[in-house]
Amino acid sequence: MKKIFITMLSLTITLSSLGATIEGKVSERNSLNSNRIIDKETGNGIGNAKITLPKQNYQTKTDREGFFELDTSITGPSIISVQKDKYKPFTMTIDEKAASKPLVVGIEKSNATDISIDINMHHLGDNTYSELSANAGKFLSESSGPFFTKNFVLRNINLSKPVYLVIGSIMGIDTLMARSMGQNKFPNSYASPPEVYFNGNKIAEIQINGDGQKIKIPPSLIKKNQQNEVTIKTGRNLMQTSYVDYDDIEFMNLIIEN
Ligand SMILES: [Ca+2]
Repeated sequence: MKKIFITMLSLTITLSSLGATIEGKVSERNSLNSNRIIDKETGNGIGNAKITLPKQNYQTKTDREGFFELDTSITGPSIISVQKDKYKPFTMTIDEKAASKPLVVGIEKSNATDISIDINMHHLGDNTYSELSANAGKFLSESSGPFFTKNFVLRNINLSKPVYLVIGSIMGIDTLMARSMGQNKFPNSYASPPEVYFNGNKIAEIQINGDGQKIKIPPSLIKKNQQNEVTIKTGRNLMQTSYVDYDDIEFMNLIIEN
């Protein structure tokens, strides 16, 4: 297709604490499909980047100039993942509204100290959930149970600098706080928050859905050059007392930043 931009309006939304920006570009004359992956620093298009939407089971690549087509239907919150050599794995949650406009996504070069510990989509819970939940629609995958654990070695970690666990994207959390922010539509039930453990110690509770949530890991818990373990445990419906109803959630993209 022709890539001719006549007059453009652009709007920038800061989406996450990682500072990812989307620019929705709207042509006044033509509605052009100009989804693009760019380098956050230079603004140059990034060719041959892998774009994945796990829920839609959709995968594509950017062309030489970083453009790509999103030839799939987006219903409800959906995670889009971008992978490219030498760049930080990037994920972001979009919905039909965001997908109806061309997306321009800036990704950043990875630092030598970043460690990608998991890039897959994971579903925690028990596969029973309501349409009113913050996932608003079907989850892609079967639940792998109420918790997720990953072991990894932390080499060359500098413990005099802060170490963070970054969760690229997470959705489906039905806490009271998520409800008060309008992330789900339950009139009178809510769940306890998912909990994050590092080497067996609880380091965080995740109250809301969103992208790029950064959790500081206490340096005293980190085992340098040895196996370390991250566990994410989903919450449970606090209004259901006759049986355990785990909160069904999905997350993707775990990175250790130092
Ligand atoms: Ca459930």
